[in-house]
Amino acid sequence: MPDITRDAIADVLDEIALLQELKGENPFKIRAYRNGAETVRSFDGDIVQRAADNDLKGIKGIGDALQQKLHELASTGALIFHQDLKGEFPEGLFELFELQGLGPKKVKALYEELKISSLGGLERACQSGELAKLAGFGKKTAEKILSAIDNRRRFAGRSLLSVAGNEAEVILSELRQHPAVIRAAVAGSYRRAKETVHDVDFLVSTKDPSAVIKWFTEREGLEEVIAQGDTKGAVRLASGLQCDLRAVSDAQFPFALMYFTGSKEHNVALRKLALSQGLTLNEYDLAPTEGSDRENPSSDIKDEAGIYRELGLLYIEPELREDRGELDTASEGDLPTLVEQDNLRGTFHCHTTESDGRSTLEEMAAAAQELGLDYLGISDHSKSSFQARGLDEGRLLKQVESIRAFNETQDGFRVFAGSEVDILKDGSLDFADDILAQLDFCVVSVHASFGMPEKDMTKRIIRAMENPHVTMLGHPTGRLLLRRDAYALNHDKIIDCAAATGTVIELNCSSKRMDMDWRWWHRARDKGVKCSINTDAHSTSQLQALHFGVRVARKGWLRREDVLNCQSLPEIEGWMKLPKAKRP
Ligand code: DGT
Ligand code: CA
Ligand code: ZN
Repeated sequence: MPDITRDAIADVLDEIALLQELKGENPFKIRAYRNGAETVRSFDGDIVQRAADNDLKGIKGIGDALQQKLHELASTGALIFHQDLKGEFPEGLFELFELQGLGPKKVKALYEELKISSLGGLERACQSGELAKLAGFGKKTAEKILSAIDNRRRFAGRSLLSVAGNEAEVILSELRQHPAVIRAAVAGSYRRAKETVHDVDFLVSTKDPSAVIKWFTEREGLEEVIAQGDTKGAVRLASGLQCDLRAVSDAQFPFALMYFTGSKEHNVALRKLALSQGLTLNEYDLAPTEGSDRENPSSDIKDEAGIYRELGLLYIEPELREDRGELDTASEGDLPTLVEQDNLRGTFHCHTTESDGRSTLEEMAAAAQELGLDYLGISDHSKSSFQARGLDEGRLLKQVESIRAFNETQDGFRVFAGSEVDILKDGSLDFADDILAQLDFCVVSVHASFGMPEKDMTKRIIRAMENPHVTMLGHPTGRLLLRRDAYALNHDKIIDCAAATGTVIELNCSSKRMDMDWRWWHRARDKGVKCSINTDAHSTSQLQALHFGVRVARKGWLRREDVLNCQSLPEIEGWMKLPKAKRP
């Protein structure tokens, strides 16, 4: 069976719908593809396998014609119908589809009226004023498009942590199985859990570097080999992700791992410290400086911890290596014990099919239990988020009832009934207090009016946090990594308000958010603010995001005791019963 994922298959169907829309095809046909894509994404079972086996009969939302196409896709990895259709359009047109805020209708108009089929052409039409004259566009739209083009250029060549991670882990495990490999690791920004990474840096120790490099540059499905030497290789995967591999001797491995893990700033600070002790540190060893009478300690150093020890430091976890105070803290012998995934007992802020989620309450609960969690907080959207089928008061209270009924069937597991309540423009909430009082918890989030000045936005959010029914602030800055910047916000004031009111701040670990940013958590923690690591999952599989959420929480210096959802079920139940101002 070719290697094609469920999402890739659904994306093909969506793209067919889009192209047919451009061609002005029958809307019913178009809708069939869109529905098909949705069905593929949400199907409960191995739809890829079933498509490969041509076993799709009777699945609602997938008619005969679509069955054939899915079979071809899953069994050959491609669809001739789709490729022919794509061939009817210029290549550059597909870049337009990926621009934020440019739907199929607009692309169609641009293509037909202005013959625009590339980003460059679009940019020129915006700048010349030609685009603004087009019906349905205007000056504001032109400005928005220009900034979307700018964003795209700025973010090109970076990948989300989890996207890079899923590919990196596969290659890492293959490297570990390679007969010539002694030790293998991923270094670089991935190991430090940066929210986005430029490339993935692999490192191996081996006695036969050229064999490992050869294997690496000849793996199946590579887009291109960028560089190939005796001890170094660089490739681009089909996804576009660049991966580097360096091969060193086993004695050099700890030094190379430290060096290539970085950050550069951490390395520089560490080298300076070494120099002050009469030692030079580089990617191969730790040696006495010229003229120093110290012995060379390198041969006794077997791992990174040995290097730090030799320099009089505690072991510094990779996530902390950003030259943000970790060296001083390590020399004082005072580094935090960072939170680990096993410490998590539950999570909050998930969606279900009641609003815009793709899995039901029961499915989400089962998936949470499978991850070993004891509780799950459901918070579907509130009524103002109508595009996400937000719940009004009536539907919300009914959902609360069904959650209570569901809990009756559980033993040792509990679903908390909540809501992700929109923070309206003036900082008031989408639900009145008497409704909020009937919930177990409440997340508040900004989903509209992003363009406010910093002062107003900060005031707006603070007003929401001051509400005694509000448990936590959701995705505090609204950023979408590699797509949309954060809205203007005064983090210091938000953190101070969280501390003063006992409002928890979420670390929304949806791979595209990672919000609040790791750079602020140390400060929040020191002010006594609690963090809740939440997935914002819209389907059962998205609960997996907790893994990278924990990595990013560690990057923010967070310990088990700083993370709300490390509390046990009885502890969290007790915590919720306390008035907000009294919660520890
Ligand atoms: P990225 O790839 O942009 O997401 O970030 P990194 O940190 O993975 O950077 P990368 O791949 O260029 O280099 C990997 C590590 O190698 C980096 O974290 C530190 C080390 N390194 C690279 N260039 C230098 C350098 O010029 N000086 C020092 N001290 N270290 C370097
Ligand atoms: Ca890198
Ligand atoms: Zn949200």
